[in-house]
Amino acid sequence: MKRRRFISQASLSTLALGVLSPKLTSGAPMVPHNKRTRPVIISTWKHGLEANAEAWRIMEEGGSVVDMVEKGVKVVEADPDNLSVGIGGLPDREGQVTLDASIMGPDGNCGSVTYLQHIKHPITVARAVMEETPHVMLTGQGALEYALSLGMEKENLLTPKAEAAWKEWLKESQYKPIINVENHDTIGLLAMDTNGDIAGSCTTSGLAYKMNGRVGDSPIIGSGLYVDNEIGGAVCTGLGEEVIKSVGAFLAVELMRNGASPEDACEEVIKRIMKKSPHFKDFQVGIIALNKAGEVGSHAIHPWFNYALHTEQDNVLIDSSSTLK
Ligand code: SD4
Repeated sequence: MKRRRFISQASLSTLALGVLSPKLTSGAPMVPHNKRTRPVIISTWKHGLEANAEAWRIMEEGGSVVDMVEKGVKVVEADPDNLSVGIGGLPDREGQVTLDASIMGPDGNCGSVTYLQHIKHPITVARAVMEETPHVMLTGQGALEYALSLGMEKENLLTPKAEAAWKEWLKESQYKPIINVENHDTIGLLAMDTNGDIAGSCTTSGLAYKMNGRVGDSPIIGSGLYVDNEIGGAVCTGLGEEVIKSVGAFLAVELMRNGASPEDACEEVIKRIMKKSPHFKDFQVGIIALNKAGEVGSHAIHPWFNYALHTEQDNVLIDSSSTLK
């Protein structure tokens, strides 16, 4: 009951956004979505600005498009103040930080890790799964052991800030499954290099205070992330359970294959998700997409979703369109 009260007392906007603190919005002018541009990098939320800047730098240094998408999001994974990705991510209800990540390259190869503990850079492990193993997904202890075998350091990912937030949550929480609406701020990034090749990455600590063992959409190829180098790519953020039910990222790419613009594809994915879930007012899903022509688009259920767009011109934060206003 207490927990329910906590949720109902929160403002709708906070629930819709899925965060504890208010989001900054850019106020930046809308960039025409149909502007064709190459190279181009697009990524979710405000932290996408830093990720884009790093990915661009990697490109200028001669890195591949897979280097761009891996190294870009690593900046966010390494930020201890970011409560939803990598070190500093909010834990599950047992107080354990468990990370999910995925990566997909222009050759159609992909890799992911789920329920990875103690490793700050799950995206690098996902990339190694893609490039160095015969598999696509590694999970839990096996993923951790693989990361250690790569020479990665075992760290305590629960920062004092995240631990304090978790302890605060424990005071009001009930230990039972309930839709978590607190903190959704996955970083998903899509890049197209000067050759027109596309790759994507996605990394998250998942929903704050999730049940132990819960895995979201972000490491599931086709749900949180999908890239088809002939068509484009898409990345989702928000309530992963709902994204998985509609296989969001793959659906967006298939809609683009059938002629939809990235913006229209994203809008259709959101509409499908809303149709399947009558309680769509209580959760947020946002999606970004990029097509082979270098056009980008996005859509969300609720307002306040934003994404960072880096072109030759600039690196700007853009407010997404949304179905609910
Ligand atoms: C998840 N989709 O684990 C992720 C959370 C998220 O922005 O996107 N947060 O469900």
